[in-house]
Amino acid sequence: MKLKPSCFMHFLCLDKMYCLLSVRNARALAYYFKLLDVHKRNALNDLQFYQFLRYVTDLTKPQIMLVFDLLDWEGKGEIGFDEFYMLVCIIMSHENHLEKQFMYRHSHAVFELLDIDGGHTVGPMEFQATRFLFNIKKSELSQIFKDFDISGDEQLNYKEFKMFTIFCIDRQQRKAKEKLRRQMAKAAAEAEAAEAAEAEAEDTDSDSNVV
Ligand SMILES: [Ca+2]
Ligand SMILES: [Ca+2]
Repeated sequence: MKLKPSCFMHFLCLDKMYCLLSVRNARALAYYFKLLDVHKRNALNDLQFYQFLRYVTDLTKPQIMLVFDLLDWEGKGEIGFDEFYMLVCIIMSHENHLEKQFMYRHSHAVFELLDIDGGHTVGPMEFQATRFLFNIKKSELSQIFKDFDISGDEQLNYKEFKMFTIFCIDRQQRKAKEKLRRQMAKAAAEAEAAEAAEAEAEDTDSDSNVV
């Protein structure tokens, strides 16, 4: 899932810790939602929703219609601002590579979203159908069930799903720390090399002065 360039959402700023918008940004989004809501119903129907997502993302029609059904869990045939806000935060998290952070911070809402059949568990097919929302790779799916399906029913209940999100955050933090460590080591090596070059240049200068 990718945001198209120059769309309105590029001007919004997502809180990196909680993966939510600031009050000011949320108000701007509410105004944008009002502009889309041409029938003044405080909601978007499937056609308006489809046009919106097609305009701002590269999602396919089946993916957009799936997202509509996931958000419209009451089957009202329309999406209110609360669901719209959640979707925008998911898209923004995806755009900022914070999708795992979003899953962790809002694990219950995400769990309910992914539980397509409402059976209070998320199965491999449900993960497979919705993985584009949170950038879960196809190759990761079987490992997820191997590692986190403690009860062995080939489904993740909420506790198992929560453990999965904690693991994702742990892995992300380990990677970030490793990246920082590499950057610091590189910077230190560069500084050392620059110092050595400077010292060498000074030596050469003093040698030429002696001559
Ligand atoms: Ca389910
Ligand atoms: Ca299980």
